[in-house]
Amino acid sequence: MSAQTATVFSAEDRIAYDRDGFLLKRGLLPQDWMRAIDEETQALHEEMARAVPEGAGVTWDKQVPGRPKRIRQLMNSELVCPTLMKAIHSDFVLDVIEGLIGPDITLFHSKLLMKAARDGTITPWHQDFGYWRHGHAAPVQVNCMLAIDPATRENGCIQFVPGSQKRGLVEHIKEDTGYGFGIYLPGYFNPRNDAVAVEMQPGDCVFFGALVIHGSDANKSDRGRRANTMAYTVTGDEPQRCRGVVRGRAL
Ligand SMILES: O=C(O)CCC(=O)C(=O)O
Repeated sequence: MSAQTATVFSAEDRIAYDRDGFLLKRGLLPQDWMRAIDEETQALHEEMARAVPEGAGVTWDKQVPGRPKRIRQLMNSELVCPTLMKAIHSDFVLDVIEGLIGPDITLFHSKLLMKAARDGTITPWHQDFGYWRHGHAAPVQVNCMLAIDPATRENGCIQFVPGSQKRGLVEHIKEDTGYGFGIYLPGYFNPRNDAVAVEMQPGDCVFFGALVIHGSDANKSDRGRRANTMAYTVTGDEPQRCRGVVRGRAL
């Protein structure tokens, strides 16, 4: 582990992650990077409506009559946003990932998650391994959500059920919702009093494991909520579905 890893990722961080299944690191990315990401993702709804670049994939949100078409998920977002590409490969993020899964790290995917003001939809309760278990032998992956806009309860910040990862994989329902997120827990997004909302500022990152139960509410505010998830795994875990080694040994 590098000296920088020791300062960014502490023994207390490890304890918190193992206890809760997630770890919030505030102000992890520099503000000038966040301004660049903000600019590079401002016009994506309109740009993607014209043409989606090769290699990227867009899932549109449920369209509200009379309102513009809005992106809900943009897969392989590093292809449309150079500063996200820089963030994915940065020591800021990778030093924490190394602390969590070790030195040999592969990018599984990077996904932009938009929740348009007033119209952005719910992410039902799920465990990421509910999606990823096909093809991945073990739930070793770690997801990192980077806040691009301030994320609050009102605009649909992420929520976690702390400690739920310890109960293992739960049976998921598979159903087409029309906007992605078609694998979820029974009850969809029923209120849970064991969940905690993680409000975030631009540049904050929350790291979470593949088994922790999470979801997020609809955007009921007049402010959009953009976030990006960068999911990493241990090199050698299902290489054909991954997007390249980002640290450590080559395949
Ligand atoms: O957009 C959100 O708030 C949640 C995203 C999420 O749960 C996921 O990508 O696994």
